[in-house]
Amino acid sequence: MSKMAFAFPAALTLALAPGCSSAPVENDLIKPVYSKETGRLEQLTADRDHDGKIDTRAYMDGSHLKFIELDRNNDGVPDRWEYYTPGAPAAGSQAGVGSAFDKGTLIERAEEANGPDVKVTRREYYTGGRIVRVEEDSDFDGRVDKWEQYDNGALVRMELDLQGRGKPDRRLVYGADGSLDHVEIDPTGTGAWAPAPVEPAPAAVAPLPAANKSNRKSGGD
Ligand SMILES: [Ca+2]
Ligand SMILES: [Ca+2]
Ligand SMILES: [Ca+2]
Repeated sequence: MSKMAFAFPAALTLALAPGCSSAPVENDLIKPVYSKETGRLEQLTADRDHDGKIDTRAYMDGSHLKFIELDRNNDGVPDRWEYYTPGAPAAGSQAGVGSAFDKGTLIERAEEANGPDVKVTRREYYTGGRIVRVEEDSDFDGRVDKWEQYDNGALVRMELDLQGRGKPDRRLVYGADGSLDHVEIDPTGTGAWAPAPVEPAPAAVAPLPAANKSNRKSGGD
């Protein structure tokens, strides 16, 4: 899978463990933010691409991670949020900033805003830290039009709503090696999925007459 959950907790554990001098790079990157009133750790911030702007914020309740907010395209606006299961304090750690940072915490949900604004357009669901399901509004009209299912972290099925009915009409089924195995269609939306007609290979399509070029529409903008 190309989209991996960002492994912030482990990095933070290294960075903030008291007396840990083996992670100087992480210490340069990650800055804690404390509550002025209570002194509790509220955020850990990072500039992961070294452009001088914070792009990653882990929201903390003391030593416990609540969620991580990311700005993947560096425009200053958050566009991905990762939510984690409650973790247990690291074995043998002392209570305190970072030292009891959630050990074994796992991502359980993520949201992305991939459209023109901060509206969430993609939702990822995880079990045991592995992605199992995704819902996405790929054309940003506010309605989900793409559903993905994963098995052992690998995409096994993708369903698409190409007709805008709010339910899928095309299903792509993937093999164990990740390649597309076959396509099914449900053109009437009744749930009666059938194999998609095999499209002719390009070589089998008769070439269009050259005169058709003049029929090309000039619109589009
Ligand atoms: Ca940055
Ligand atoms: Ca952004
Ligand atoms: Ca949509």
